[in-house]
Amino acid sequence: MASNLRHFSSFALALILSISFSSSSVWASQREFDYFVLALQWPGTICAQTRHCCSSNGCCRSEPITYFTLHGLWADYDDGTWPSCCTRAGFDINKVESLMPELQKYWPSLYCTSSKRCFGGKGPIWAHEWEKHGTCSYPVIQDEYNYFATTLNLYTKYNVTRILENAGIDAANSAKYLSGEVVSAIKNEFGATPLLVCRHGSVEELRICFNKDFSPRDCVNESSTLMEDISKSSSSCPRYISLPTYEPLVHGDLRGKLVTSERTNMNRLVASA
Ligand code: U2P
Repeated sequence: MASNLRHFSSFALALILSISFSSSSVWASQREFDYFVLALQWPGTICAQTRHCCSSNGCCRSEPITYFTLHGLWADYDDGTWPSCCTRAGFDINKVESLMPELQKYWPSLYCTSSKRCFGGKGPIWAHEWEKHGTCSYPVIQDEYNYFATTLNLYTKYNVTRILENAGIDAANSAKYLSGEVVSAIKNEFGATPLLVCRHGSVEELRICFNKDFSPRDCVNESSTLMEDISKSSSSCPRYISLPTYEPLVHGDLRGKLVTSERTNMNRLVASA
């Protein structure tokens, strides 16, 4: 009986451990990562969903953002999973004070809700990204300042918005591009295969990947670790995709309301026609 109980409790413990350790979001005993993902977001797709405005949301600026913005620099494993929340080094905004103008311009939150921090509470997107991903970038990246400075450097060095513009792929509501054409434009300039993420046929994210020495490498598809052909690198995207623009809802300004009600009236007119 006692031995059965012992077996049962070891089994239960093993089960609990295997459930929690199979998740990609555990923080204990995480092995060193394999490569970096630089995740960039297309505000045109995300901001088109904005219904409420607040000062911290980049979508609420008076001018629409027409360039890819930063989501994060992620330390990932080759098998498509990733470590997260690797140390207890909490985000300290004072450490990145000198980078604030660039962070605000190129790494804004595109939502009003604040982001989850690793060990409780909420904070700005930078706190989420540093605590969840930056702390797992050791030993390549050793501290918070280095995490943000490195990410901004990579972002500036590989200007994907400019690469696409040079290939004739511009932000526009009606233009459709072959997803393979977008992937090839990046591949030709960057030298490795990116990953596209779409929402309803619009580009939501473009991810480019790096070895630990920051040389470009192919990205690993989240749903498949086999990169057999170029179409796999844009699996959530249909054959034709767009890079839409949006009309901002302006925070603390009636313009947003006007834009929204004008749009609603227009929709009514179109519906009744
Ligand atoms: O794709 C949904 C969310 O999963 C996290 N992610 C995804 C791919 C990857 O290679 N690494 C990774 O971390 C991201 O979580 P976040 O940083 O937003 O919390 C991504 O948004």
